[in-house]
Amino acid sequence: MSYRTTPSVDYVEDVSPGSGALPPRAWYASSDARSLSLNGSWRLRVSATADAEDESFAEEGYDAGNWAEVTVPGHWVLQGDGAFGSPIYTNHLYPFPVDPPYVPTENPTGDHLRVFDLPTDWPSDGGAVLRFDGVESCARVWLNGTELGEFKGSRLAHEFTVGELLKPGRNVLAVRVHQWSAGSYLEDQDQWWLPGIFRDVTLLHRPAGSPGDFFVHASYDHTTGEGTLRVDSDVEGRVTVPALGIDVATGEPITVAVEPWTAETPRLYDGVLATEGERVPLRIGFRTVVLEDGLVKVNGRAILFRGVNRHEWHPRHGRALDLETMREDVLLMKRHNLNAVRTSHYPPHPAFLDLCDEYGLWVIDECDLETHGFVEQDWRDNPVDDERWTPALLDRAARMVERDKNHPSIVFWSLGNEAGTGRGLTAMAEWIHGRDPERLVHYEGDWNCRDTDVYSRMYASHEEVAGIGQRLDGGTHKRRELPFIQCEYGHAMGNGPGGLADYQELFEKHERLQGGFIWEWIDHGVEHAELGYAYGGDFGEELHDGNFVCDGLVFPDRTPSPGLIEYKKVIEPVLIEGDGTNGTVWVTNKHDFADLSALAFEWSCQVDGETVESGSLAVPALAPGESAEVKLPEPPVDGRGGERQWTVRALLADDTSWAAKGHVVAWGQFAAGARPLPSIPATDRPVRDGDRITLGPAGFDARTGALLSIGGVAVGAAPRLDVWRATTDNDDGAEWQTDTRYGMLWRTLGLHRMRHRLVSVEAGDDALTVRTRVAPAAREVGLDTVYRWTSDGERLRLTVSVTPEGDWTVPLPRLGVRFGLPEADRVEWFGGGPGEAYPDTRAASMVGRWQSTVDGLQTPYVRPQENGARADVRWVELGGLRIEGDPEFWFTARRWTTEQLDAARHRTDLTAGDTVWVNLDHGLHGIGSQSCGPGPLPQYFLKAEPAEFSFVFSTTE
Ligand code: IPT
Repeated sequence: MSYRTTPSVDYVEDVSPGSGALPPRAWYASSDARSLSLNGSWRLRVSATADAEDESFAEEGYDAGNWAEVTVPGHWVLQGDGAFGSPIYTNHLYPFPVDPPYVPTENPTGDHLRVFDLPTDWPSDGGAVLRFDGVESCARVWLNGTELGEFKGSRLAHEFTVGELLKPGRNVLAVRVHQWSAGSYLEDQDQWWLPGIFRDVTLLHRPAGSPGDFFVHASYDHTTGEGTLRVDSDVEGRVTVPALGIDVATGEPITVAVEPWTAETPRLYDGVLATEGERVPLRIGFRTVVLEDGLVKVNGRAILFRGVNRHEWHPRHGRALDLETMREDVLLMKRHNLNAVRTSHYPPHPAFLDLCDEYGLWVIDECDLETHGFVEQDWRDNPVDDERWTPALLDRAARMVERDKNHPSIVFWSLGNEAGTGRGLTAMAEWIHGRDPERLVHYEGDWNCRDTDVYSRMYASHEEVAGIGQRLDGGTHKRRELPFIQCEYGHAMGNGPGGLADYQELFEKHERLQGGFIWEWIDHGVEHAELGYAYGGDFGEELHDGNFVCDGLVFPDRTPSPGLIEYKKVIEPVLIEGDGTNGTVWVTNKHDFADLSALAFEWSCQVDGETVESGSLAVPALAPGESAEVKLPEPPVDGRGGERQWTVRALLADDTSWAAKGHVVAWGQFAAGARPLPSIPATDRPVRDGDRITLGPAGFDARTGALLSIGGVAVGAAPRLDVWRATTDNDDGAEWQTDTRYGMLWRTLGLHRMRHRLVSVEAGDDALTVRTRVAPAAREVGLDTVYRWTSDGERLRLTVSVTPEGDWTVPLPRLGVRFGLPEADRVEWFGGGPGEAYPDTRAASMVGRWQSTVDGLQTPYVRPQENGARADVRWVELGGLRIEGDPEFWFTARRWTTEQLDAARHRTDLTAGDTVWVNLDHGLHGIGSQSCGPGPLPQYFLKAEPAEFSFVFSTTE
């Protein structure tokens, strides 16, 4: 005989979306219906299994005596200092056996209790609903001891009717949340697994005669300049839009002249839907999205997505974001020229979409669906191709579309991410197309585009994208008719992504290519006392994907990383080119809709990087796509014979909602003459005195030829050839990459442990020459390296000649010299800045005079790696030395060695030593995007080939 002593938890492993919840509907904040937020402190009890505790906690009068407290919205594993379990990070592997729809018996379960008083003036008429905006992954709900139902679909809203159950005074809401459920199989997104009630819980009064649901249809006819509004509502009422003089019945269309909504000109009209019982505020944006001539067009024009993939992330609160954090994301995006967001990989908190409407961002709203882990078994048993799961998929599609359908910013519905292909996806697409024919459908996983209105790919190489742009890619007939986007590209993990400018060039060149979305917005680092930011494995997970979760354009605290600065420059909506020698500037408006009237232009002229004059530049209010030639003023008269250049900036002419007047939107720089190179006649002669050699201001070790000092500046470690860098995530490449992963090959070859063999030290008539061979242990290849020192008595010139020997089959990470200074802090340079740059991430590097400290030069990648190089440096001053380059060089300085940087796993592993290590590089290898996508393009390879470069040293005293 068998019997159960435990509560029934069958619903947890049931493929159905749940039971008891109301059908989905539009999400809004009412003007006059009451609501009560149930956010705040809740009581919590975490059990190890779904059925460890019975359901008595939901009964009225239950005493939660020793239960813990938890903040809702929140994730219990991010509260209580580990007392309630820890986060788990996996990319696509399920952290439990693939045994659908079953989940492990160990299934952390959080029983939540919230006692609340119904406000004394809470209306007694009508009904009420209880809304959950997000619970991961499965919840069962009781109010005052009565069960309301259970649901899955973590990032979707679920509502229950509760009017009958509410009581005056004290009410008890009980929610049992299971970390794992059948729903987890549909939620295999690349992110932390974080159980909990992580979005708002709200009690909403539903007055009698209030709408259940409504759908705002607001289209724009670009041929007439008119918009047509029709608001469908299940409860009749009137729709008013005062600014447009609109006052019509629901269901009735009205056409009037309007200003359209676009991401660049997000014109919203405030309106009201008034039914007998409620006034619902409307924010209406008129725009029409169509697929026409093989292009996505809005209001008659093809658009170009300059987008990013956004996960919801906060370093302390996980996916529980407050409004200010959401706004910060939107403001940062707008300030960095982004115009689009893909809500990877689930519908965001609805307030985020309000912000997209308000500030202007195109949105691909993505369904909460990913079954990526099934790829491990060749997609066998994939829920999206198994009819038993189709109701759950359709439920998810409906909950997204119904909740979000009134946002003008949404142009695409996305079925989900990385879920293979199958009948369930087709069913979702059919349902969505039927329910909302006024938007398009996106899904990346089906390259035949059976169900989609756009051909979408991720991480396609430049070469492949170029082919697609030229329609050389073939594919199904359907696909050949469709426009192309990269829903993910430019993997922003660690240093990088490289190659963005090259992609943008393609997007702008070929009509079919309608842009892309960088992967991704933010590093999902978890704030951690000892580690700085934690990533996969830091919580002892047995299965994890390390720092693959830190691949954003902003750091966990939302400080922009250099990748965002680069992207901002690459996607500038205004192109400023020029010829500095004849004073001509060409300005092109690359917006899709806006003219240039919101911008003011400024010119400035620099001599040796210092601005000597500036003024405003009159540029016509060009329409999108137009260009104009503008003349710069006469070059300023200046006696100095330095290097001259012009800089032209496009700035906001007035304050906007997202940035202040003067905010720089775009810029261009053009040389007005060649740089005078440092010329040092070799007039001095090396003089030997015992174990020392003196040459001009410098002293050398006579035996080794090592530089010891220049003037009063002691050199802690003499300059010598350096080819190693602490490999970046993009150097290392993803484990599944079949292309060449140089990070690994460099290590195999031993470039991180080069040996230096001294061949000779020759003190000649006009030079000290030190010959060496630099090579990795265990290998035959080497770099024949000659250091030639000369001086004019005051300054010291080092010329390094490098000749590779043997068969070099890999590029070099870097090529230059490294030396150590005992003391250095302030740094000033003339060259590219203010931030870091590498050969394929240098678009945003602006030539000028820059200052920093050594610490300020560091880019604090969550997993430490090569960073902080400054490009095109003419000269740099630090630690009492001035170093000029012939030619320009890459400059890096840090308080730890490359080896220490290479060994560090977290920021906190890096501690300053007593030497500042300086790298002066003639060349650096490109960065690329191989942590998930393609490596650097061949033109950014640092080939092992003969090279010669010089530096001129002097003291600054
Ligand atoms: C792609 C995923 O869609 C995304 O969620 C993320 O994991 C990204 O990669 C890498 O960070 S899938 C990959 C197999 C191309």
